[in-house]
Amino acid sequence: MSKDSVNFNLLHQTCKLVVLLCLLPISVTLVFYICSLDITSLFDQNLQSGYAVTPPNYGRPKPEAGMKEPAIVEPEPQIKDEQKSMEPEAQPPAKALEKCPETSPLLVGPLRVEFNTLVNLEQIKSENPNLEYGGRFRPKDCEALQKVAIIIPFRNRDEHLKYWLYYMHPILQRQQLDYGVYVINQDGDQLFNRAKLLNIGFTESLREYDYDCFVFSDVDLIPIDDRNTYKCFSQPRHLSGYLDKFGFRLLHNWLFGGISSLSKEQYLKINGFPNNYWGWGGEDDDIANRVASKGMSISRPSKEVGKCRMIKHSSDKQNEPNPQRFHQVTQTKETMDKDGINSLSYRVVKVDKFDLFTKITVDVGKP
Ligand code: UD2
Ligand code: MN
Repeated sequence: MSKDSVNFNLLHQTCKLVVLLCLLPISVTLVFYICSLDITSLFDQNLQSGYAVTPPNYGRPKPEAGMKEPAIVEPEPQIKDEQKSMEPEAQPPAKALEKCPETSPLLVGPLRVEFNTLVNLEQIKSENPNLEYGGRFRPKDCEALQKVAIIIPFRNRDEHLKYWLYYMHPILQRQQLDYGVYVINQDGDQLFNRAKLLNIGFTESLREYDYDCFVFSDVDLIPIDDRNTYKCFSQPRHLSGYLDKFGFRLLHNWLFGGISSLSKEQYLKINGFPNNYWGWGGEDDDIANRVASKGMSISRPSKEVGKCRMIKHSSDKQNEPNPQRFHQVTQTKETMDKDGINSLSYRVVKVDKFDLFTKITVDVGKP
């Protein structure tokens, strides 16, 4: 071996040692660095941002009181990590409301109803804090069995309307109905036309909500038992058969004036109500004739439950007894298919949404 080759070998060995010495601290640093990373949390974050697991409920508004959660949950837009930390803790999805029971547990039975103490709208408003604008309500804790539009024919009876609102809102809420109150106000001073106003109430309320039951009520009538439920039954219902005015006696079986309820289907089956009874009387008998001619009967609550009070009043101007009514009611079978919801024409003058009711002022025309 030459001296040169010995020198080269020595140099080679020295270089190797230097490289090894340099590598040692680098590998030690690398090991420490890897150990300091939280590998599991990295893995979790990847899963979430890719929605490999069920997305949390971030940003989803709570359903409004009494509203059902939609059955199908749309996928959430992806949320950046910085945003997530600002959001509240993920909530389990809200359960759909259960149906309300057939008989409301909130009913109290017989009520004291009198019309001597004055009531005012502010007081009624504060006593009914759960009402929604326009006189709408639905129960918070269960899904109402029926969606009921309450239609009141009206002109110039503000004092009666106050009593109606005062007594009826608490009753209707205890009955656990999903309801809205529509006061159909006849504009102008032509002859009053109750049945046509009721037809208009049917049409206009349906433009707002998918009601399936319609309760038609005079403004001056209040039930004196909250078990007399303002809903629809398998047959058209007469809710005001036992009036104080008549000593709480049912005058006859085909009485249908005052307060009545018809499901949407029952109402359409009879082509709604007549449009050409101008002035007082006859239209209630015409409606009863329609019900009978379509093979339906009139249902009623028992006498115990069905008692009502009417506010005493004199007869109104432009609602004098209709002299043609006696003849008209003999013609129902012939007229009912042409005259009714299928021939209704009117003009909406104004819609007022008040806290306790919706008032729709309409031009019904004249005889
Ligand atoms: C009976 C009937 C009613 C109707 C009427 C004849 C009962 C309990 N009631 O009530 O349903 O068949 O005879 O048409 O059987 N109205 C106004 N402003 C007016 C006139 C009437 O708002 O200027 C409304 C109001 O809702 C009133 C309803 O129409 O309650 C019926 O009129 P009414 O009270 O003068 O008739 P009444 O008590 O004889
Ligand atoms: Mn009356």
